[in-house]
Amino acid sequence: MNSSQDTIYATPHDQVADFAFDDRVAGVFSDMIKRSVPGYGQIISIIGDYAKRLVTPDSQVYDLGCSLGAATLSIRRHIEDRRCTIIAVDNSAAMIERCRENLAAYVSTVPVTLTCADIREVKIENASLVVLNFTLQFLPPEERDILLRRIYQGLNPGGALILSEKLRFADGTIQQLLDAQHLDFKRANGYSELEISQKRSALENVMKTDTLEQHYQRFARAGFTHANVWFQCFNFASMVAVK
Ligand code: GEK
Repeated sequence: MNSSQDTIYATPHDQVADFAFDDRVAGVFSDMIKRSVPGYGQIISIIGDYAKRLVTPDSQVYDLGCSLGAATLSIRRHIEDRRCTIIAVDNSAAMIERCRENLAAYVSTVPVTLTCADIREVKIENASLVVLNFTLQFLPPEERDILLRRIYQGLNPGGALILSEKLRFADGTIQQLLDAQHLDFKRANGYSELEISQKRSALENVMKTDTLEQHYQRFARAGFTHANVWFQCFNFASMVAVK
């Protein structure tokens, strides 16, 4: 996926506005997420492997908060034989526009319904796989339970939710250590101290992270009896929950 280099926070902003998935962000998103989220490429690739294992014939797959379609593309490559539809949803028109171009760049027989909508409004049914790859953290915390319950209800038995999130830790020492490791990861990927601190301010009001314990409790409240982390690097993790 082609993308320009992310320099959005490279120069001082008079006032750092709340982060938004606008046209500017969409244009550099691929570069931004790879340089900011440790393990992102691996998670995307392994989501395809999960799809191969879990997606059942004639069912639906949901990529909620699909951005530029990285997870959808990874899934699509693995389910050519299943007569499935992928429903990819994002409420950023700029993301959807670019996602459409990315999907069109590859040949596939798997239909993708690309929808510009709020994931809280999307009907989930006959699902064998639902992916929330770093999206739930952008919903108001009090609305996360409702979405997870709806996902659980829309999944077929044996179906799974893959949930990737930035984590928060109740233990202050661990929080500090893993946060420091993450900042080093960003520095090693060429982000300056100014970029790191301005991005952090921009995200402060829009991204509220949960602890692993909160995620496990939410899975249980939604009805999932099987859930575990399958990937973690510093304060970023991906979990799988099976119905
Ligand atoms: C990937 N999954 O590359 N409804 C719909 N979309 C939303 C909502 C909402 N309520 N809130 C946020 N989004 C992708 C990466 S990025 C993660 C996901 C990140 C969308 C938002 O527009 C953005 O495209 C995406 O969720 C989050 O695998 O930027 O850290």
